[in-house]
Amino acid sequence: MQNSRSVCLFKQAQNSIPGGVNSPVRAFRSVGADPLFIKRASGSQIIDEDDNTYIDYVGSWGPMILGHCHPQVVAAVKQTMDNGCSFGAPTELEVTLAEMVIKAVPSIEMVRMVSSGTEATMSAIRLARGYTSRDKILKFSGCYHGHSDALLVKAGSGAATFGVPDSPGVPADFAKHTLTARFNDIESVRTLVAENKGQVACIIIEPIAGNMGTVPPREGFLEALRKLCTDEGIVLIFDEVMSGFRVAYGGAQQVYGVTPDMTTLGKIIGGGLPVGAFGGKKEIMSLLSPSGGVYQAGTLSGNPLAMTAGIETLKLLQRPGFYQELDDKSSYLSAGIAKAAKDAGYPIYSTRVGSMICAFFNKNEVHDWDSASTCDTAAFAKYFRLMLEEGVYLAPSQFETAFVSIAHSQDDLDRTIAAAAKSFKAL
Ligand code: HOZ
Repeated sequence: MQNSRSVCLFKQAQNSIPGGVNSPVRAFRSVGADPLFIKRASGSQIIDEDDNTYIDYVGSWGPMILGHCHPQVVAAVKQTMDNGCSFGAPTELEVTLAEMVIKAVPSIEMVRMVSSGTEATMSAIRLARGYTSRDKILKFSGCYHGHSDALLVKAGSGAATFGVPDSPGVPADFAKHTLTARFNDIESVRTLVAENKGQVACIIIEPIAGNMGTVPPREGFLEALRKLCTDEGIVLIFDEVMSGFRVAYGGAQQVYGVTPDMTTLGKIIGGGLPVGAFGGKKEIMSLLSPSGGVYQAGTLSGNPLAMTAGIETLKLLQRPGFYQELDDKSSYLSAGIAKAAKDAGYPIYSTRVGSMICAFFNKNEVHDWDSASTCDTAAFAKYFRLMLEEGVYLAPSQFETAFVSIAHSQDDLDRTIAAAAKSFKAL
């Protein structure tokens, strides 16, 4: 494939943008390649500046569950744009999306819109601290909750990919309030909570870890966390920025039947425009300024364009059979890739929850960061490059999730499986 315009643009970008990208995960550095510059996208396909077309499983890192440029979303956003794109004042659109979120996720009684997942998790933690009058927080190694100081501790996603799970620039005095337990290991949580009795404000978790690859919770793990939080007066926060409206309309909490005190959302609820949200029990949310004293604000929070894209996306997700169809496509793809690896005699450990899928380059089970970090990342890098050559665009890291959209056709899935079969054989 010809990549000359992407190569030139990347060279140019590095003079004006650190590393040439506006978010580290976009760089292909860990897979030994240069990033593609994308010109446009439609449905399941993205097209780069050299006019190469790829089947896209990044989906803007999660939001594009409908595929790119769904005509209903595009038309509504265009219409909203005609009325003005930002007022810094309340709009009916914010009320509509808030009510849709509350209806979809029963644990959310009130919700505040922000502009990114990072803002959502950062603000949820401040609120949990304000509510409990406690300082410490507990997260899990390999989980990623955006890049605020307190959460950039043993973090997944780009932080893990680029080897900076504890970033320089985070003051030790901030990080010392963050405790880190092992995902899927309730004893590691109990021990930390006991050692810090009465001091832990919240436990924040991706109920389906999606930033160290895709790691589902083991049976009983989330339930045990719920019980521990209730017993100890700790606020349980589900970070559903990735899993919300992705694995089911009501998110991971609907799938597993476990109710958190607070939830953070993003990605899909913005339909591809910049959005985050955090919500939960009224008792907690009403402590937020201006109804309470915990301060949080944002010039573009609840932006009309983003609200519109979110509303239209959520409307389309309510079509009967939507999630079943998405699940069928995803299980077909995941099983097809696993079979292709097996037929090629190549060991992978395959995971999937709904349309979140991952092929770990590991012959052992992956259930936490320690096991994820033993993957053969060099082999993944080669696989990534081979797949790209075959016209399949995956996330450029072993420690990310692949997202299937409703726009992926049977032909896309079959071509992807065929590409995987060829790539595994070439490894
Ligand atoms: N959660 C996304 C990656 N796992 C965020 C995308 C980004 O960091 O740019």
